[in-house]
Amino acid sequence: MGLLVDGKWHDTWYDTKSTGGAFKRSAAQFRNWLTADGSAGPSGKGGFNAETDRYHLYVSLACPWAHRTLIFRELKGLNKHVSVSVVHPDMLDKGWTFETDDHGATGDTLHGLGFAHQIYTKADPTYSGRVTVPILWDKKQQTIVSNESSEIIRMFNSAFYGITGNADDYWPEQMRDEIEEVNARIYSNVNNGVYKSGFATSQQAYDAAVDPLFETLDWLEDRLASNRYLMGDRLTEADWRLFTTLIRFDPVYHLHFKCNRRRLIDYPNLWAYTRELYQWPGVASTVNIHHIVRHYHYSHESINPHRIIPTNPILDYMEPHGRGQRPAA
Ligand SMILES: N[C@@H](CCC(=O)N[C@@H](CS)C(=O)NCC(=O)O)C(=O)O
Repeated sequence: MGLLVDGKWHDTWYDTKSTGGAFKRSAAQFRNWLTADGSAGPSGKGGFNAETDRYHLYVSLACPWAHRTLIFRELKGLNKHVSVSVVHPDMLDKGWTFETDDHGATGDTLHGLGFAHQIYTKADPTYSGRVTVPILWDKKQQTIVSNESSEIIRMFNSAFYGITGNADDYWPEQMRDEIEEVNARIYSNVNNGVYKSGFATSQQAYDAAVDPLFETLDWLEDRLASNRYLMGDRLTEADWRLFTTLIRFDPVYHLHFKCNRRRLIDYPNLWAYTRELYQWPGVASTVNIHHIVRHYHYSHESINPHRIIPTNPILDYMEPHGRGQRPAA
């Protein structure tokens, strides 16, 4: 694990010394928006209009943030329009690589490069910062459109309507304020909360992460007792953002990130809800438990120095979820 400084790769782990042992995630730097007509989005430059076979997504199947973008690519019928490369699950001293000696790792099918950091320096030879996935690449302008998953899913939600005719809307205008509120709590305490727990290097930082994590899971369990989805009857981006953390919870976060007050399967509503989303058409094909388990345990040497891959809980994601008839999105 490392980062680029002025376009040069440095092999350094997250710095938690300056923050009392707490993990602080840095903000993504490429913030352009792909839009239907190429107009600029809420941030960044314009000129990225929706076109078939123009954009390429670099993902890790292990990564919950990249996983969101893969789900939206499926749900929005973009498989034929946006191509994908999958990195190797082991993220070691050179960061994400395009090695192919693991089932599902495709290599860099677009440029044939060896490392994800080379995609960043191809876009900006003097880039300084972390080299994260997902990366949305523009084949036409030869640059990175965005490396922020929460924004890529909104682009996929709406930009390609003219090409695909897929009008499913996971960010409905009238629900946006409430979605943002729920997203914010889930992001801080659950999506990023598991990382804050797992990457903490002081007891205090760990305690400060793990308590809000389980308080929020309790709150979600209650909410899902009387609501089919987070926003009621309608499935929205808030559900997909939560799902990619929940599906990793028992296989990885519970043990590896010390999120072990309860397991996901101890929450009847959350567990059934996770199974429902897993069983949603197209979604199971985006879940690769092998990459998930392998990546975290093998890559995070400071947490698991002997790189032993633990045996996994046996979970049946296809068990009937019992959460009623599925309404249209
Ligand atoms: N803000 C980013 C975060 C992405 C992210 O942190 N991805 C992780 C993988 S799960 C990564 O690539 N980490 C490498 C690093 O931090 O050096 C997003 O949501 O797109």
